[in-house]
Amino acid sequence: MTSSAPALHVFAISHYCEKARWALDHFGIAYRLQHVVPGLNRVIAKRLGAASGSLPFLATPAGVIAGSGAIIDWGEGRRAPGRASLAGFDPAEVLALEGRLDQVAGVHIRRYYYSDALLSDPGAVRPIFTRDLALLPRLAVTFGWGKIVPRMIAGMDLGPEQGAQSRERLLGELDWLDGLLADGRAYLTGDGFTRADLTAASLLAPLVNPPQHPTYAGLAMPPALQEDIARWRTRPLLQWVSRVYASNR
Ligand SMILES: N[C@@H](CCC(=O)N[C@@H](CS)C(=O)NCC(=O)O)C(=O)O
Repeated sequence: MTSSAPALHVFAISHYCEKARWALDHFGIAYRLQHVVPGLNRVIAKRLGAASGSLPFLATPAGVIAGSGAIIDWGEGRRAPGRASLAGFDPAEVLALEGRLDQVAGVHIRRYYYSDALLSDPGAVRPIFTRDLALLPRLAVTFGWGKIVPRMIAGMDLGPEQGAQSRERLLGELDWLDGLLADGRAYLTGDGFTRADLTAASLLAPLVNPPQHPTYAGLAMPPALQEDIARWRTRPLLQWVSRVYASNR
């Protein structure tokens, strides 16, 4: 990695950031990781001229690439020699799957998790937001956590009812994905590993916590979610997520 390598701005907890990071690793593209203080992502994005303030975004010498899907598009054309494409045999089908995963499973797994974690025990969420920061930003997040949490609650529309709704939406998507895998295919669209598989595995990784995941070691799950996860562990989909991490991450 060189100092001119693009900087991937992330939250360690973010499954969309893991998606972008995994794609860059898969493509063999060097990058620097830049962990961001929650809230400052929007300030940095504006300063860099990013199209969106949400993480991840990738600051390159030629401009900012915002969003996990755009980062995959960017990386696809810059693959290191010998690194496989993630486009798949039917790119339109793959992109449609990725879009649904981003918009439904990704959003609702996050609201399901935070609706419990940030309301019942917000202090347990803080370490994953602070541990990769330099001293001053770490202190700022530690002492500002009481102000950050209500903003996250409002920004993601969290609450007990919202958490229950998101759990139902998530279960519907788990059923749908279990159905796709029911014929024994290796990946969601057939034999080849695509960006849809990488998206499904990274966005559902909080339910599996695979050992290959770069940031989830020690991630604390609230007790009710631990019970759900124990109940869902035998689902073909979640076993597939474990296998995909073991073989592709
Ligand atoms: N569809 C976007 C979703 C990005 C997203 O929702 N990022 C969240 C972290 S999981 C975020 O940065 N939230 C804080 C904010 O938007 O200010 C992507 O795939 O990149």
